[in-house]
Amino acid sequence: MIATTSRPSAAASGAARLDLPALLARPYPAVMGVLNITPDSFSDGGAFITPRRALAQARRMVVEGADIIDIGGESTRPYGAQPVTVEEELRRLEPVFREVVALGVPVSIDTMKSDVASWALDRGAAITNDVWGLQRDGGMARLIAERDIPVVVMHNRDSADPSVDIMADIAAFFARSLDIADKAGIAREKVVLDPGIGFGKTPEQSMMVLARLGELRSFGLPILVGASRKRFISSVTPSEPQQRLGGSIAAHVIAARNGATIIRAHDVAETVQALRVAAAIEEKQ
Ligand code: HH2
Repeated sequence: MIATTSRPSAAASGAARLDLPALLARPYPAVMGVLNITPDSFSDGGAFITPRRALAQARRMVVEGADIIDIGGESTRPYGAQPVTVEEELRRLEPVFREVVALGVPVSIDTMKSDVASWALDRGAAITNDVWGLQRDGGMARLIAERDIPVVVMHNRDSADPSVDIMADIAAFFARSLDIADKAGIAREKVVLDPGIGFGKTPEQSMMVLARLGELRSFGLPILVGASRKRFISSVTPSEPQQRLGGSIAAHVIAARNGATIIRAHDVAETVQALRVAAAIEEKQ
């Protein structure tokens, strides 16, 4: 088992802090590059499981303009992901984590487990990405309050239900997460909201969320969207995950137009280019 007790100095590891207000003040969204160190992620499972490949991918995303690197050691795909133990998640992350942090770009830890988040924060992670929005692991909100770092609160459901009013469901979920955050003492300006495209949603609902994303602005918090390679794209044009770049970019450009200020994507160079060109054109209106 990997020890989680000692707390190494994050400053000594060359870790970059996340200056959220500065990132969000730019005229185009920030891009969070995805680094899955998993055998079973839906779109790139196994591709970066060796430390050498994972590090090469992280370096590539930095060169391509990623503002944040989001590292995960557990697939959260709604269908067929294998739940993993804390030990297994850390065993995957351990060989590359410090080296990714040392690249000098803020690192986000994509985990629903507070023990994994704590381990990563000790090693220089700058933000926690919780796909259960502080509602799965009771220790997560406490940890984030204690470390005073930003958190992505993502909407999720155990299963999709086509009869649910998905925008109302997301709003109610966010209200619960924000209540948990408040009670734990997490500062509001540390919270980023994410409607969780593809999580507990039918393809129709995922597309509706992208179309009506602007309604979530009423929370007054930054919005992150991760539509990259997701299944709803295949419901329009049947395609394998690796063939969904066009659909991912279309979804992300619309998300940005509707208020998303952070975009989570696998294909960083193409996403950065699309978002910046879209923003440059919109400036001329
Ligand atoms: N999507 C995935 C994983 N983490 N985190 C946030 N905040 N938002 C998302 O939309 C999101 C996320 C799923 O994508 P991926 O990481 O490529 O797949 P897997 O979970 O199978 O590793």
